[in-house]
Amino acid sequence: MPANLIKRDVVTALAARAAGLDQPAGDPRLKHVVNRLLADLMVAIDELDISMDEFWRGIAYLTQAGKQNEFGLIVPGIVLEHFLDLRLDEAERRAGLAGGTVRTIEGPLYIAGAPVSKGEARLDDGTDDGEVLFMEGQVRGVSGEPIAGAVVDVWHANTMGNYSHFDPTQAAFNLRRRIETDKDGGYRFRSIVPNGYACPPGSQTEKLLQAMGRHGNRPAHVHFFVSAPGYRKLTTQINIDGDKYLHDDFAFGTRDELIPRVDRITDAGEIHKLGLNKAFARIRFDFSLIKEVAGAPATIVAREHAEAA
Ligand code: MBD
Ligand code: FE
Repeated sequence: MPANLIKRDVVTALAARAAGLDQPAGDPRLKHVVNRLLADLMVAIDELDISMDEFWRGIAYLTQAGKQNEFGLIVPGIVLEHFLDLRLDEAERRAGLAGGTVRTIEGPLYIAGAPVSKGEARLDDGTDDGEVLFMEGQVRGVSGEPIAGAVVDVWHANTMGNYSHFDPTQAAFNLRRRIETDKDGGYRFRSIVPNGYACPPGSQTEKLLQAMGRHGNRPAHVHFFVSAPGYRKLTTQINIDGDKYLHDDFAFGTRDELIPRVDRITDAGEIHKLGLNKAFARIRFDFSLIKEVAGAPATIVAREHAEAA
């Protein structure tokens, strides 16, 4: 069929009626958004001459993606989650907010309610023989003031790139903790160096990426929510330097400011001091939080999360 078969005013009228614009009831914001998305979609179908087969293949794809609970994975994979970050960055800039540790995507694998501890924690349960990682730092305001009692909610994958809860072989909340900073704003944890995540083989996400000539790998990373009363909640990650996918993240989460140096500690004295018997990795990373101000775009995002069983 040729493209551009339908007049624009026909599309406009159809979208308006389908979105209930001629009805008094309903949610005005929702109607406005649905109207726009429908009109844009019909225009795209017409301009691209999307065939019936292509259309229904797309619907079948999305149906299966929904059944497999993959929308949270497709969204970062098609850059939309990073795009939302860029919008929030720019909205903050326009609101006069500056400084602070840069944000990056949350991703789909957070579980609320991880165990809480004060000052320090061990994240791994000892069953994964990965390289030991000590990570420590301070949470401060942008003016440099240490923030005592801030919560560092940290989660990361194991050496297989898998996350507890989603990986039934791991114990509940393995590699997930909430650490309250000490009186000097300090946090520290012992864990294992994660490996990068890969989209599940055969998943709808992987199929789409493959069809676009892309891969579904992330570089090794550690996620954080950092929050404290009076400050804007930070959602971010650090990447493990040297990873093959560091600048080729399928989820577009890497940012240059979030690649701390990884020290490999081989000094016998330091190793023994920590009760270890082999070299380990150490990362120092401070988080800087912006003070909350009235009227600024919210950084606390209402988002459904999987619940711990
Ligand atoms: C992850 O671990 C992740 O952080 C993102 C954004 C997507 C898939 C897996
Ligand atoms: Fe992740």
